[in-house]
Amino acid sequence: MRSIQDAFPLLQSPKKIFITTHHKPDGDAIGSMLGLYHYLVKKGHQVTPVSPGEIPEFLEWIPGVNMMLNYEEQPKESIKALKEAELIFCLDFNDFSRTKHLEAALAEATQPKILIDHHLFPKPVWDYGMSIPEKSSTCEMVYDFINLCCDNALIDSDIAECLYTGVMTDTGSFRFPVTTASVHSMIANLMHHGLEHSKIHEHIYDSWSENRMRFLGYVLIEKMEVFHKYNAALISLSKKDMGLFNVQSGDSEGLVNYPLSISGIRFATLITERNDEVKMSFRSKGDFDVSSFARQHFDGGGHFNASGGRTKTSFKETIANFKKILSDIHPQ
Ligand SMILES: [Mn+2]
Repeated sequence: MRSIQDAFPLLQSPKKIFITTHHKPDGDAIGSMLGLYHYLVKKGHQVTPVSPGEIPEFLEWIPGVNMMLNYEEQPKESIKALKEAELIFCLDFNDFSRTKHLEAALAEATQPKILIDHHLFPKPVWDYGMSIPEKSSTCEMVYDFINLCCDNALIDSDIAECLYTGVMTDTGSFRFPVTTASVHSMIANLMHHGLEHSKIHEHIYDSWSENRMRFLGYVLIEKMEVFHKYNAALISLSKKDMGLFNVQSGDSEGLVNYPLSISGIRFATLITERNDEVKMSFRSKGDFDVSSFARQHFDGGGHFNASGGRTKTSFKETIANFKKILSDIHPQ
């Protein structure tokens, strides 16, 4: 993969540009995609942002969300945009398979592909890009990209709100160790460009439905197992659980983080039963590497302290297998 600066000549004249991100997009995925969208439009490009699937309700307010296509609802328009594009940006994922439905179309596309991402071990399928696992978020990297293009002055409140959303959500509201001095400098700069940060906290954290709050209560009482001798905890949610309290897509977002607030717990896992697979999320504090853990045992990967995986075995078998691995590796 060549450096992203090598792609700058391609952006000198107006281009048709396709941007996408990972399936089940989170705040960083949508924030980076739409932050980059607003910037590229300001530069005179014709840009189509495409989410591989539905976006969670807590992001429905984000500037530019109505310009975005959802592949699951608009597959024809999405593929048309991809075919007509002269350039493809891929944000916040490291392997085409993370886009699920778009995997084949992206693999076949012959246009130059540009990656901006902070996950470990990107596949060697991009022509240009930035892959920096030490970065807090892809949104921080989009900010760096705008600065590399010497366009800091173009940042407006729309771009600022999008980028802030991803940095805030990927850093656990600026508390994870990836929150460097550069992250704080970036936020200060966004505030000089019109960011009203408390509005975004309200949109994301204080916009729960009553059902979602009650679902959280149920999960913590009924569905969380704590293994103090392994400094670990597990939340497992069956399809039946996901049907309770009228839970919406996105309502299980962030559940995996709760056990880490228990004193001594340094490794938390969420196992969710889906229609076609069992999905796993891992979070850790300190030096337990959940990216390797996910790669070794559950066909996954991600970041050192936050990763995901999946299995094709049944929900019950996955839980049993997870517990066996936990007792074998005995994390401290
Ligand atoms: Mn991210």
